[in-house]
Amino acid sequence: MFNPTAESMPVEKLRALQLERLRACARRVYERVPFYRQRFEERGMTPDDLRTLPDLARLPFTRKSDLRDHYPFGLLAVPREDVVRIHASSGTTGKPTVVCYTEADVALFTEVVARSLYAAGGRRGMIFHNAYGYGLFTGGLGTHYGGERLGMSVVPISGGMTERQVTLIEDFRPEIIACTPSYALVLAEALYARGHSPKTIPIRYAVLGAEPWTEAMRAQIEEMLGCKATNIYGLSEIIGPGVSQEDANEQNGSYIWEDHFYPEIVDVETGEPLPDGEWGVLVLTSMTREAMPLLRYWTGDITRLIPGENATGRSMRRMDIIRGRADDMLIVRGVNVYPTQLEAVLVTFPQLSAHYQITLARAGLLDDVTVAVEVSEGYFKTVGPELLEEGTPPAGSAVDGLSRQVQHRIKDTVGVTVAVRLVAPGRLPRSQGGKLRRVVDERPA
Ligand code: ADP
Ligand code: K
Repeated sequence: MFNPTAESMPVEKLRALQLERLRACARRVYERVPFYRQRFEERGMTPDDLRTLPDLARLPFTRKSDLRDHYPFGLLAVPREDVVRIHASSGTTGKPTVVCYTEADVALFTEVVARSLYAAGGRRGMIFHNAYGYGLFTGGLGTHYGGERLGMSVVPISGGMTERQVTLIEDFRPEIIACTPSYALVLAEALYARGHSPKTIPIRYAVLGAEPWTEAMRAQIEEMLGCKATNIYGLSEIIGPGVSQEDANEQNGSYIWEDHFYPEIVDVETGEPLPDGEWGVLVLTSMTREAMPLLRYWTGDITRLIPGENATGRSMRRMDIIRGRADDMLIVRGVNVYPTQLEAVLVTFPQLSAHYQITLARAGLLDDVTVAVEVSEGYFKTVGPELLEEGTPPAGSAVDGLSRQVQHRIKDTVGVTVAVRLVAPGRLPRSQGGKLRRVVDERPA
């Protein structure tokens, strides 16, 4: 562990610390942020009414729209002059939201990322190829500072310019890399195109996050790069990447650094708190932030807290993978579907690659879902000419047969009927290091 005192603190001590920090945070925002004072007053509450941790659930959620309504600096709990850094979310959904950091916030960000990179396998002296985007996005700078804190040699390559990335991986021989899972696949393909194999690729650890991914995708990345891949999770509103992280020796859920970020799981529909083990929306309170602490921030991310003992001796709880965002959920003929569920089916076909895209269109009153997926290079060699024809493949052809198989397996495992379109390798958009848009919504507004 990077910080064993914190990470393996006895649970009773951790709960006491959380309550103390929660109350202090509530008092700060009550005094300094008019938006929060009003929230307390509307409920007839003061910070003193937070006597136990479950009391927190008496307060309403803070939502992304609250940040937009107070754009850019309306939720600051410190004078604007005390802010040393400003980031903005990548704006996957709508207009970006602004987040601010004091010096202490940057130090906190650095600490939790150092913990995360250590859990991911990073150690002092390793070369760290950091392919998260640098800039307004929190990913690049956040992991950069944490990497330096750990004492690694950080290469701030950022996203994009894949050929150059491959050259630097060949020349610097990094043992650890951070990027989105979709970009890890792009890099793997580019390394293979230069004749590399898992044995010649120096990377031993990949720290992947910023977008949903699955166990099947992990297996594929680990096999291609010959490395251990772990999940890093975070969001700019809370701090950035490093809210939670998996341990490379366990790979079974991401530890939430809950001495700083207090987690709740709530029902998507009712907002009621759910017990550990149940799936719902992750709600986070950034108890120790100075510039812009948020109470009960609705992340929109669907996950669960994993019940039971862990294998690393940490006292903090683990969260499962993000099944999707509450707003990313596809409703196909009444069935709730997350893109990752479709992905999990696609990767069971050796003839297919991991590059896919989902298109939503309106057919009459109903939504039509098409899943386009690139076939593997190997399969393309056998059916190439058929695939290059535009339009529906002829009935009885190999491509038609495979599309039907994929469609049936999706129906059997996910419970929805979607159209499946197989395309040649390289046809679908690639991640440039940032988030990849998996779902294209062509429905009229
Ligand atoms: P946004 O994408 O909302 O503009 P951010 O760049 O801060 O803002 O991204 C945060 C979001 O990215 C999270 O709320 C979550 O949906 C997604 N995300 C981050 N890390 C992961 C991860 N490891 N797995 C799945 N989703 C993730
Ligand atoms: K390797």
